[in-house]
Amino acid sequence: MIWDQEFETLPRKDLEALQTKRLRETAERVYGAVPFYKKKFDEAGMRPGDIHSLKDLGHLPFTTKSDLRDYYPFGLFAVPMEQVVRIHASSGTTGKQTVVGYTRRDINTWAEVMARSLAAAGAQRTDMIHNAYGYGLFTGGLGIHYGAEKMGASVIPISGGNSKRQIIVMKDFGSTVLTCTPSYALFLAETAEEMGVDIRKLKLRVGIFGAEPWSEKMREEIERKLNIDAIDIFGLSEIIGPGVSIECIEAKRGLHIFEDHFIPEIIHPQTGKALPYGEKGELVFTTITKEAFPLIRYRTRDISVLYPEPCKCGRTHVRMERVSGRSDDMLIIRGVNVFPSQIESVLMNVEGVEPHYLLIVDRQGNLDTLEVQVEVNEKGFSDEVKELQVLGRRIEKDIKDLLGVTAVVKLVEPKTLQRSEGKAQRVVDKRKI
Ligand code: DLL
Repeated sequence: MIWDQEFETLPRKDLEALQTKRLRETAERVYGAVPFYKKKFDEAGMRPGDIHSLKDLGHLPFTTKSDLRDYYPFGLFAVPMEQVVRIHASSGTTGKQTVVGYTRRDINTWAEVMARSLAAAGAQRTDMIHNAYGYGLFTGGLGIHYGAEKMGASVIPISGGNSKRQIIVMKDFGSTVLTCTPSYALFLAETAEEMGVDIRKLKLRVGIFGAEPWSEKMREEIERKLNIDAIDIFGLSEIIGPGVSIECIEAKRGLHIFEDHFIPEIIHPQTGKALPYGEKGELVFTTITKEAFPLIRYRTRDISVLYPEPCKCGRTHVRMERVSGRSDDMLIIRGVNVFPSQIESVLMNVEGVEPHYLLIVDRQGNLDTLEVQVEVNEKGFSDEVKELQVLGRRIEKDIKDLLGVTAVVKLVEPKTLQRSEGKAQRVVDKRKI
């Protein structure tokens, strides 16, 4: 179902005119209200009035995560605090938290894009939405929550954790839509199995998973284990939270970006040069309707591709390929760029192992080492030691063939790697310590 028929299917020409108008308005607002942007615009020799078409976006300055840290906590807010009704924050892997604010209208915009997202995933007002994203400073819980209420569905604000209770609630309340990180979905499947509950037979129909990278293979695994459609949702606190983009259930191919609110670009991560549709690079977003915390050309560090081909669902909004990793969680191992998601896709093609893994990067002398700890499943574990060795060598070979990097694979017993209720921690980089 399309939540907002008019805006989600706007002809491209009308959409671009709307984006240009909103971009100019946002530029005017930040130029007048945020000293950081006035300085940046002046340095770039640009005035908001110079914006006549979307092409002018390329002349505007970037905003980076370190700018956000420099102005911590509220220095980039564009409205006085009395207009701010909500604060969220996301913890980075390094340094200070990123703090974001919302006016009442921003909360409404967010609920709107989230209602669109839920509808795109096939949810309806009759659904029972089991929201296991964390509630709190993290945007996942409350973001989904407001969207679900806006839609008129029934939302269960269960948040993350207490997994056994999650299964009982799912069963007793008849949850039909599950929202959580993809890694937690798999953990819930395991928990159900341990409890002797056949999760496949519950009323769950759709899962809306995001907040961390996951692969096509992992989708298949989740769909099989939970007997649901698994949909990828993307977002980041800086831009609004979840609801920046989502796959439609019709195509499950690429995530539609709600372009009447967020203008996407792809740039070369090193040179900053804008890249054409179809080329892989770093995602950059400009918010064009936000009041409290508007951002111009925010560099996300997320790696993706944009493609404009029309979609069978009827939405005209451009699609982004699922995020394959971040330019800053990219590991460089002996000079080879490696994304954890690439290792994941190797593992998912191997029978007998689970999609639970941990990458341990270290240095011996001057040489980087990569250890991949992978859980085998019960069946794999019952095999002879010799067979396990063969399995380990095979994964090492696949990693070498596909990524060109040498890894030592260590198979570990089922359910020994730590599970996460939120974003999974996949990498321990000892080189930095
Ligand atoms: O993770 C918002 C969110 C909540 C999205 C719930 C989806 C569902 P942050 O904590 O600010 O916000 O983290 C944002 O997480 O820049 C990506 O690197 C990563 N990320 C989010 N969604 C996806 C996804 C929320 N579907 C950062 N696939 C982003 C891959 C994702 N990575």
